[in-house]
Amino acid sequence: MPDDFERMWADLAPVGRSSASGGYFRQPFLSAEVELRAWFAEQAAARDLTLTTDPVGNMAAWWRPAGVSGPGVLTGSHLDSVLDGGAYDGPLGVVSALAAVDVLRARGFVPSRPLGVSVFVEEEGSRFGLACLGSRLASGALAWSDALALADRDGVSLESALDRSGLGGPSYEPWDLASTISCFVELHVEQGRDLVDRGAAVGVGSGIWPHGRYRFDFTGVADHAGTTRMEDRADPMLTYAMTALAANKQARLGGGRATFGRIDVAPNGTNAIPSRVSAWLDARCDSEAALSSLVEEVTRMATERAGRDGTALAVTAESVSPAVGFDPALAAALAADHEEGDWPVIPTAAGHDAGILSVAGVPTAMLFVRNPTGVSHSPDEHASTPDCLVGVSALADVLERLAR
Ligand code: HGY
Ligand code: MN
Ligand code: MN
Ligand code: MN
Repeated sequence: MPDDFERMWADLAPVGRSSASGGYFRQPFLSAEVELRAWFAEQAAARDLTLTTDPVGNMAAWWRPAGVSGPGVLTGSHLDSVLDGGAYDGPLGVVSALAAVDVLRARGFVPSRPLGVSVFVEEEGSRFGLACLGSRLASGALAWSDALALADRDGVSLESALDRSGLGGPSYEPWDLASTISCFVELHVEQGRDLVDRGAAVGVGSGIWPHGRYRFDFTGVADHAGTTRMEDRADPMLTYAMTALAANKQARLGGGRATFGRIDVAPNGTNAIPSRVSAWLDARCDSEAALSSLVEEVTRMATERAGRDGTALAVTAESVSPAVGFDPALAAALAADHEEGDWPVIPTAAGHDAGILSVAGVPTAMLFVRNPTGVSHSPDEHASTPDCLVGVSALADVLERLAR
């Protein structure tokens, strides 16, 4: 199996390129990610898994032995990436799920309920701005018309991007979760250092921190960068900069996490005071109360600063995800599932499709594989092959129990 996993990892060529070259290679959804989707379809066919693809491109490859039907055990992750992201966030969960099917078959295991491998699309929201777009649609949390209206930074709508990829359609039926999925398990590279600090190759997810994406629009007065006296300016870049400092300080004070990961400046010229600065805040806290008070405090400070700068501020909560607690029985079963004592049970502040399915009522669990540096959303993201193989074996064990 090790060579299977390593061969598959190498086969996922674009992914391998990123971990070797350290450069950006994986595009967001419906662009170069398309080659990874073709790879997944080949892997499913090579295992006689029945592949289904829904109108937005979510895929599920099912192992249904003769006479086996009804809701099944689904495991998988995503193949899209953040811009200049790493090789493991997403693909590790998909490759490990395929490898776990291989392990179960090598053991002579035959599931008595269907066993599926899934790929949900646009999990990072890197192209159309909404994280977990695919699983939100599949779970019915997002209306098709709202999704189709989303557009990327070039103004290309999801509707036309899907059309160009031979996907899409006039309507979208959410998955019938109750009759399709009995439970969902997502294996994921850890995005942090808990497992390194605890000396464990694998950990079990307890839940996902509440988190959100908030658009801050700072409006000022466009003017000449050189001729306008400092006291005569209404510079939105200044209000934005002070707000970024405030977000960092408030997050540190409250034990939360916050950054402005994206900024658009108009007109974006060196010698002009911008008329507008749009910036997107990513904020995450270990409780919903802490998250709302962090965002409220940053908004209050930004509004006060705008008053001093003569600029205006508008804040829009673009997407807010509630706290997610994974299925405790499933987590306990996962944690206790090996000889060297229990796997650590750890929270994550990263959003996942598992969180969306959990909110939709699907019993859900997550397995994390140690990441030596904890770095993620960067080409430096990494997991060692021995740790990945421990992850595959842990995943195979729990799938065997759940699909028995
Ligand atoms: O951004 C996140 O929380 C996750 O990595 N998609
Ligand atoms: Mn990610
Ligand atoms: Mn991910
Ligand atoms: Mn995910």
